[in-house]
Amino acid sequence: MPKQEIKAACRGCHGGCMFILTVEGGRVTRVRPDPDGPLNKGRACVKGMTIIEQMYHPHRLLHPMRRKGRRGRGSWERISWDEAYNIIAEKTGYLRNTYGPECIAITTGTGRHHLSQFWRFGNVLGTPNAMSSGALVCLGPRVNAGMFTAGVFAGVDYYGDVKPAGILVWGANPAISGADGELQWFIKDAVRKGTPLIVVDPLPNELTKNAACWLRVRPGTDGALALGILNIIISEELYDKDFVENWTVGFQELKNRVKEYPPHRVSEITWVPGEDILRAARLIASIKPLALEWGCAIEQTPNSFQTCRAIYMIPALTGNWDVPGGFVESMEIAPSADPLFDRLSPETAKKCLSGGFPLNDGTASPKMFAHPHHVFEAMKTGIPYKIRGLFSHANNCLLSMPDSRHVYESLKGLEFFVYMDFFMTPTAELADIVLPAALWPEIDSIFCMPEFGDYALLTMRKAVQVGECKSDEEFFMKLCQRMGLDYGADSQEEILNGLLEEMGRRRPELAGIDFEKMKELSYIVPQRKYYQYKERGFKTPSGKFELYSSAIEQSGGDPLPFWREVPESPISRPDLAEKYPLILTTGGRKQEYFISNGRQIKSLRKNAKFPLVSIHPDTARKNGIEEGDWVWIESPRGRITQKAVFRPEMDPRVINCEMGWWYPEAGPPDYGWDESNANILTNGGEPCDPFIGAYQLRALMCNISKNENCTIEQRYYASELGRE
Ligand SMILES: Nc1nc2c(c(=O)[nH]1)N[C@H]1C(S)=C(S)[C@@H](COP(=O)(O)OP(=O)(O)OC[C@H]3O[C@@H](n4cnc5c(=O)[nH]c(N)nc54)[C@H](O)[C@@H]3O)O[C@H]1N2
Ligand SMILES: Nc1nc2c(c(=O)[nH]1)N[C@H]1C(S)=C(S)[C@@H](COP(=O)(O)OP(=O)(O)OC[C@H]3O[C@@H](n4cnc5c(=O)[nH]c(N)nc54)[C@H](O)[C@@H]3O)O[C@H]1N2
Ligand code: SF4
Ligand SMILES: [Mo]
Repeated sequence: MPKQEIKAACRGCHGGCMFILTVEGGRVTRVRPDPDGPLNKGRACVKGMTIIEQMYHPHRLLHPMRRKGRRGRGSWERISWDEAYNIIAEKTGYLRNTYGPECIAITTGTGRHHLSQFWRFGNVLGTPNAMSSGALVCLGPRVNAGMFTAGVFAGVDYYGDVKPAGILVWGANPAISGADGELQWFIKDAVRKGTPLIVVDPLPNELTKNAACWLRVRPGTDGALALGILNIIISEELYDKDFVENWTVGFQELKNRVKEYPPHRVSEITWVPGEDILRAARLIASIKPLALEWGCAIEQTPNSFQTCRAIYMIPALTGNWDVPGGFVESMEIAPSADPLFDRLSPETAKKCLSGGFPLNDGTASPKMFAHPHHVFEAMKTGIPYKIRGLFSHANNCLLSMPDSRHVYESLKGLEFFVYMDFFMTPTAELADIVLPAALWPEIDSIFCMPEFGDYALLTMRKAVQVGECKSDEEFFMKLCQRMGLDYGADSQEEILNGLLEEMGRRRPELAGIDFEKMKELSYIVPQRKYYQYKERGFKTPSGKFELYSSAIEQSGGDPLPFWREVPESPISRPDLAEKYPLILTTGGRKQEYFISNGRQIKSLRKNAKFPLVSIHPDTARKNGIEEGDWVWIESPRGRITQKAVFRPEMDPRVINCEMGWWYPEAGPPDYGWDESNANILTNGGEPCDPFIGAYQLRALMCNISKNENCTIEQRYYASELGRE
């Protein structure tokens, strides 16, 4: 076969960078970023650049496997795909017919190519218990806040002739995370050009260094800060009067609500000095156009949904809504695959283990989401009924879901567990069948980015086949066919062509493009439209931007944004303050890793060897800890160990743990999953966000001490990956 060059979109994170892959003899031999890629313009991160090492890694899963011996003992045998389908179809059919389809849960991770078909799989299978490690704590709250408030999601307009004159960065570090296809390149360009940033973050990072204003907020108090900023903008009449008068409902009600958040009170709650809050609010109101970059940090506490709503209002009220260079409406270029919600009978839908939150139980939206804590509870206790089967696609849930010990105990009780991934993981070790998943250069697909903000449509290309790896989509389709369930399409290409047809109906200038054509084009960037709301109004019940949302009210929620003290803090739980005097937050992304993956890739690991806990030096020394020491971090749920890094710029009362850490080099079946895993410390149970059920991954209480005898460095890293 001659040498070929193929353009393909990377999905090593949520995705969006275009690459040129060189294919020789059925293998990818070289990758380079595409200089014309609309979202990367010739740039790429280490995760994308090391894709060859990932594809041909000696530990990559290359064929299906069946468990031998007791669950979780680490013993496996190779089987064929045909055998795998037979076993899965038979066992799933048995559980479905004997106990009802709701006894089978399905779970997935964040922002993958297969998401919409994952929901379709659940609905065709007939289970209402589909869950995700992200839906309730990542983007779901922001997107839904956007839909209820404006009928549409919005993002930063980095792409037109007019660039943002300032960016409000809230609970996000896009210079690393480049989340949701916004990618890290354009914010870096903006910083380089000296664009002023207003950053709300408890920790210092690449962006706070250059910020015009850094609000060092107490974790979990973002809602109060947002309401405080709105209060200043409204009381000082810094808002866009024309927009408020003609395009909003509920301004007076909001004005009354935010009066409860004067600067001195907000300062007391958030630990941000009152004068900084005033300065930030005035800066936000004076820069035009201003855009908002917001992240998952604001979503991962029980204040999630209404905090998102309050923050979403800031760029709108200050005159930046859908203006060039501002906070612009999604282009809604192409739809996602129809999840076929109508396949779920109303009786089964009612059985969804949603936890009764209006956004997930069918009250406020047709989309049903099972709540991870309730599913794991039902798996363990059989209350209200037993979850017996689980399909897991792109979800190493022992690492990414809250209260990992609870998750572990629950998974151990399953009757049948199917797990699909690129590598063995601690979660995979608890499965019955493990399936090999295709990496991005091995899949045909299309997707719009930024996620829900739609600036470009990009093509993923199957450049090569590696082992017997398959895309999750192909697995869903083939399994349904084997089980005699109508998946609604016979091939991936049929689904993609259906989506492109719909794109042509939405955008007549793009009519007639099918997947064959997309392979040629690689990407499409349609003409952007601004001020879309002026033509067709907002897609809300009132046709306006709903500061006061009657739809939320009708679903049992508060029609106005509010904030309340997080459930675990020195203020709400003074009884715990002596034992757990510090505030813990988790997350903060690493360039090298995407959530829990990548730890076995040498070129990635060599620059990020161990999990780091960020501590103020005074706090560390008070606890006998020096920089580089291994530290015990303990919360009411358990304790883990990470290595200390000193951050003198942070508040001495706060610490931050990295998430997603396990040690592939430690070997099966445990891979050291419970040694440094931040989710041993977190809480998935009540109280959750009252509207969307978001749980407590951040803003928790903890203590720290020196881990005198930690042998992780000797036991693990040194043993297999070797010292570089
Ligand atoms: N390289 C890489 N990229 C990624 C990922 C990855 O794992 N690796 N993960 C992807 C995913 S799933 C997501 S959701 C995004 C996440 O990316 P972001 O949304 O940017 O989230 P994080 O980087 O986890 O955290 C952002 C910031 O929140 C701060 N923070 C912590 N607690 C609080 C708080 O209570 N309030 C405020 N205001 N800030 C707080 C942290 O200090 C951190 O700087 O990134 C995506 N991109
Ligand atoms: N404490 C704490 N917990 C958190 C967060 C936090 O900040 N702090 N962040 C939360 C957020 S924002 C999110 S979105 C979730 C993310 O959580 P998840 O997305 O569930 O992340 P992982 O658990 O790492 O699972 C991803 C697994 O899927 C595999 N994988 C990747 N792509 C594919 C694919 O296409 N197919 C298949 N079959 N497998 C694939 C990877 O190799 C990896 O093993 O974690 C959440 N958990
Ligand atoms: S930023 Fe994301 S899309 Fe771009 S190269 Fe890295 S992993 Fe791939
Ligand atoms: Mo996420």
